[in-house]
Amino acid sequence: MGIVVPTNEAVLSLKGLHLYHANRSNCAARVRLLLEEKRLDWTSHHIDLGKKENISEEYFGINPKGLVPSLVHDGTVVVESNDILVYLEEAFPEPGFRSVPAGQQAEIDHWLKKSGDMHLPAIKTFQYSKINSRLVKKTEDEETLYWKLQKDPDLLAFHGKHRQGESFSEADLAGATMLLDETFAEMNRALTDREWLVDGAYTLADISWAPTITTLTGGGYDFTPYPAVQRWYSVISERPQFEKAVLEWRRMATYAAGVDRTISGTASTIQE
Ligand SMILES: N[C@@H](CCC(=O)N[C@@H](CS)C(=O)NCC(=O)O)C(=O)O
Repeated sequence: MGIVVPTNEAVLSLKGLHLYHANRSNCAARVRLLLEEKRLDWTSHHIDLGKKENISEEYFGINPKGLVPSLVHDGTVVVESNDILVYLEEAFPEPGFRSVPAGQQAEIDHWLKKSGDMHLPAIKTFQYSKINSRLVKKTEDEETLYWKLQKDPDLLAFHGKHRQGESFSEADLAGATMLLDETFAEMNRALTDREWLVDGAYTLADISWAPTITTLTGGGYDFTPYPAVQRWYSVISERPQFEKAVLEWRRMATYAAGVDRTISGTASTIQE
């Protein structure tokens, strides 16, 4: 989607970088990670997905699908997390995270596309099957407002599956797990004899995918069959930028103050 024209005109006058994001959203975390890697100053607009703060006319006027993250840069609105990464890379080229030879640029694009394509059918379906659908039951008023505001057929179908506290089926979970298994098998092969997803440099590909490993681990996805992915992730998760952009936000006080309950050893706050 990239740049969109907001119907919420209040954001047109915002100066600098403003990020609408959620602390445990992997899509938001990849954008925070790039902002941190580029040492950019930004203003936080935290959207609590557990409280359905994204379901409002005001927020749908910024992001037409009511999703986080959304970036506003001097009044320009950019949505879709991987498009935001590319936008930031072009707007603030130094330090650069596409620093590979021309022939390898397509590999970065491959991993960014895969990250976008996998989100709804694999990552989000896995997380909702395992954790989220239990936690995000909408009230009747929230349901009514959501079905009024949301126009995207895929999201209507997705959120229709956990209406009234219902959950995803075993077949949904199996399908999502199969897609994840295929993806991480490919990623494990790519990382077996090299440090980064695209040979020679830490790029947008790594920045896009690493926070997703954190999220899926929280949902109970088993990474033990993918040792090269585990090794790569442990290197990235040691970066101070990752600590600040991903892990610190996941430990936010609102959750630490009692909401971060544990079900079978798994954090039970909403995690996408
Ligand atoms: N393709 C979108 C996906 C964004 C997305 O699904 N965000 C989740 C959090 S990771 C969200 O806003 N969920 C709330 C909802 O589905 O209503 C992107 O990459 O920005």
